[in-house]
Amino acid sequence: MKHSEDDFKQDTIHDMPEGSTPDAPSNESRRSFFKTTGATILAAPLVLTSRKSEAQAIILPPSPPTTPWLEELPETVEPVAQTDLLTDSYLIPQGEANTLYDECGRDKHQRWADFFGNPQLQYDQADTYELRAEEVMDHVFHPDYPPQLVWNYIGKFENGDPYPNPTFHARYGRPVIVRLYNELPDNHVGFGTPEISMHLHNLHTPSESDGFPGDYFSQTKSGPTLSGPGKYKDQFYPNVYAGLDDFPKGPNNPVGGDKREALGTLWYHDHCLDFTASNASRGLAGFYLIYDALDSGDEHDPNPAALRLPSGPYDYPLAFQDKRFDANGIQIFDQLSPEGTFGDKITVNGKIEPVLKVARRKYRFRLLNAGPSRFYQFHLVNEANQVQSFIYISNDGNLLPKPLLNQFKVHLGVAERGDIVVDFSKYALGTELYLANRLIQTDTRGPGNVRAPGMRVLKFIIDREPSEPDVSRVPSTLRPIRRPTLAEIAAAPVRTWIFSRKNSMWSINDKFVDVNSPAARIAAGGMEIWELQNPSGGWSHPVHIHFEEGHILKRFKNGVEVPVPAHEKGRKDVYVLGPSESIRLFMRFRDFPGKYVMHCHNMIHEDHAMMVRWDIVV
Ligand SMILES: [Cu+2]
Repeated sequence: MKHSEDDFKQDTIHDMPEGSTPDAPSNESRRSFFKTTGATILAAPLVLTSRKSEAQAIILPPSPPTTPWLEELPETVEPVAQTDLLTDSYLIPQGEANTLYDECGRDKHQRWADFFGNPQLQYDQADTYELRAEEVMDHVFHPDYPPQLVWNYIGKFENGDPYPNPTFHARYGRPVIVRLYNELPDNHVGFGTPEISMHLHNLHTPSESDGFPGDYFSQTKSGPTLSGPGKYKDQFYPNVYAGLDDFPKGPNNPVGGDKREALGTLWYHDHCLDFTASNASRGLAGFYLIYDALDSGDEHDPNPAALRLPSGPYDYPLAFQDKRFDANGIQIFDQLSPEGTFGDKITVNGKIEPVLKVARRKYRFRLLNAGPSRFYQFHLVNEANQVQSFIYISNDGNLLPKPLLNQFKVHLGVAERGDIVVDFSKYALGTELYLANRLIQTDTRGPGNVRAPGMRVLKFIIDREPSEPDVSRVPSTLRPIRRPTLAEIAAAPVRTWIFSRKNSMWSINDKFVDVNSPAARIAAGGMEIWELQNPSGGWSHPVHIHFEEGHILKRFKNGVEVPVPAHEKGRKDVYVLGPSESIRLFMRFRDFPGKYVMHCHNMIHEDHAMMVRWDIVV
């Protein structure tokens, strides 16, 4: 492991600041370096003049070739099993941080008493889970590569077996508490840092449970926005709809909030300040799916209002990550270079070129670009590379008002999600189909052109008839949307955020990240128009705003208004800013005051300072 990283660092040694130790710069020195210098020296020697010369700054051999379609994904993605957190009277989840018994020094859970009535959680008031961030020594990305070290969140299956990066099934109206233990080794060598802050992207989660980047912790260290280290941290996910203050819980609104604000496909990942790309690349990421009465996760649901989308084994999340491997097949990542490391292998749920055997019926696939920096445009193709149609139902975890029928592509910036329904009953048994990425990309700056046939990343084999008739469906309307009114738009102040290059790093409004001070203070209940601008002709920034979704009002390219694509006309939490593009979007800021962030979700840009703190204040 170590030798390969050191080899790699030779390539980028010119990026190192004077006085640092090129072969073993500690994570702490990198962190303090960012703080003290604004990192301007770090990149100063790298004078970049054009996209081409920038791309040449780091030259790596390609990852070793792999034989495709050797490993199968499981036919079903099971939900993680709960852990009873009430068995030890000293460790019962509570509103205040339990620092006496090794919890890190987090802020107290907001509205705890509203939800639970007592300082401590009582029996059956919430679904409770335990995750342990751990080293896993023998992960196999591909049988042609050796088993190797990754970091995973370890939950458990129903039978008690460990479940790496488990998928959560949550339900609106039912709170969830996740107790996250940090058991990563504090003497870790290689990319990644053993302090963590887990973000659940993009649930309506109070600030103290949002995985704020400065809230990182380990047993010995804590970020600048926590009051102390600890062995674990409790994250409280109320699972209410956004708009709680305007749409209070009551007999006619059992969940609380505005049900038009429901989300579905979410994911959790590490969000440690300066180390999100390296820690997520190390493997700290998983799915959190949430259901409600409409999107109920039951295709047999007798409730006439239920959508009855494909469910159970036929509701299948797929996470894509770009990774690079050295000549020995060991993953590498440069967490020092502002160029990061461009992944030329694409993993699907942690596997390179896997196979998924499917039944001849409809499936809901939840596609997630889990980063760190590659963009995708996926097509479903047959053996002859002819594109196949599907239905696009949800973007960024928000069901669209109406499904988009007869679609042929899913474009995903980092952290974007696209849910599609594929009907395999159109095909004969034995048919083989592929998911292929046709977006050309050669560095971490952003994508280029679309080119067929593209790279096949996942193979489907239709290998069986369904065990029972397929009763799932895609109704002609999905979830109603609350668009801002003309009066709301006219009354909303406009705030401008400029995403640009600065000293070979990445800045927002000419500043590097500072988790200690907010760049905006927004009154709770406020509405604003945010204009996101990318003045560069060279880079793409998938911008993510935590906590609240927005509505894209307008898009511009080179100052000229261009149409908003159909899949972006629902609510969003990632806004893909291509070169010389800008976006105007409408936001509401509700329910849970505190500190949040906006950042480029190209995690390499994010870690090299393209992030800003903003607060909701009362
Ligand atoms: Cu970016």
